[in-house]
Amino acid sequence: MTRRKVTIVGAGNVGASTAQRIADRGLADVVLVDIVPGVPQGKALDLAESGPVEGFDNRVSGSNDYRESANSDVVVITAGIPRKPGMSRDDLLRTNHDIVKGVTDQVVKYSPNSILIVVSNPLDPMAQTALRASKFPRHRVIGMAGVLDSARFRAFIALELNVSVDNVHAFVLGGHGDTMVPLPRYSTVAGIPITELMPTETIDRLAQRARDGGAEIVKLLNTSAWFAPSASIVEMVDAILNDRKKILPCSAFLEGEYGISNQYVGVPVKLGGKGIEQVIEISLTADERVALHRSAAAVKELTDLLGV
Ligand code: NAI
Ligand code: 2OP
Repeated sequence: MTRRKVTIVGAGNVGASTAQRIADRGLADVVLVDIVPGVPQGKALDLAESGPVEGFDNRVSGSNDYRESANSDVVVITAGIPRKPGMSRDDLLRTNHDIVKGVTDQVVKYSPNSILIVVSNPLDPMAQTALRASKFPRHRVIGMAGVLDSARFRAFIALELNVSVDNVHAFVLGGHGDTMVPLPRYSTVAGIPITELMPTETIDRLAQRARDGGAEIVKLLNTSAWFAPSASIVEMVDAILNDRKKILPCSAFLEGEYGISNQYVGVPVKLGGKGIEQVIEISLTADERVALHRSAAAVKELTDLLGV
C-alpha cells in the first residue's frame, strides 16, 4: 500500500490544527508549507515529536519550498491574511486572491494530480481563484465551508434539544457568508425534521446563530476559529482518501445545477476518491431557492470584482 500524502499550505491556526488532526488519526503523511521561515518546520517537528506518545507513524514535515509537497494526494489551502484595521473587504479580497493564486500555481506544479480543498476566505471566491489558476477539472477543486456551517447548526440544535450530536444532521447551503442558507426541512434529529421538534422562532434563532457562527468566535477571540474548521477539513480529507462517497455540503463549481452556472456555491455533494463525484440536487421550496440564488449572487459580486 502506498503512503498517502496531504500538504497543507498555511501553517497558521487552521493549517497547524488540521495537520495535528490528520496525524493523530493516522490518515496520511503531512507536509506543512508556509512563507514564514521556521514556522512550518518548527510546527511540523513539534507535531512529529508527539507521534511516539499519540502512536502515529505518519511522517510530518515542514518547508518553505513546494518541492517538499510533490505528489500530494490532497492539498489544503489555508494561506491568507486576516482583515487588518483600515483594510477594506475589497483589499482583503484582492490580497488573498493574489496569495491563493500564487499558492495554487506552485501546488499544481508539484502535485498535478492532487485534489485541492480551499479554505482561505472569502471562501467561495477563493475556491474559484484556485480553480482558474489550477486549470483542474471542477471535481478536483472543492471549497470547505458547508461542513463547518452545518456543524455549528448541528451543535446548536443538539444543545437546544439536549440530545447527542450523533443524532443530529443538518444542511447549510449557499455561500460562506451572511447569506448562507440553513435548511431546517432537511435538518433532522434521529431522522425527524427539526421543524416537527421546535417552534419556528427557535429554529430561526439557531439558524441565525449558525450564520453568525464565525463572527461569534471572532468577537470572543479577536481572531477566527480553528478547532471546528480543522475538524471539518479533516472530514473532507478522510472522505476523499478513504473513498467514502460521503454526502457533505461543500462549495462546488456549478454548471447549471440548481439553475446556477459558472460559479462556486455551497451545495450537497458526494465526496469520494475522485473528489466531487456528484452534485446532489435536492428539491427546494420557492423561498429556499430564492435564498440560495441570493447567496450565489452575493458570491458572484466578489468573483466579478476579481475577474475570475
Ligand atoms: P493564520 O493567520 O493563523 O494562518 C495563515 C497562514 O498563512 C500564516 O501562517 C501565514 O504565514 C500563511 N501565509 C500567508 N501568505 C502565504 C503564502 N503566500 N504562502 C504560504 N503561506 C502563506 O490564519 P488562520 O486562522 O489559520 O486562517 C487561515 C484562512 O482560513 C483565513 O483566510 C481564514 O479566514 C480562513 N478560514 C476559513 C474558514 C472556512 O470555513 N472556509 C474557517 C476558518 C478560517
Ligand atoms: C469561520 O466561519 C472565519 O470563515 C471563518 O469561522
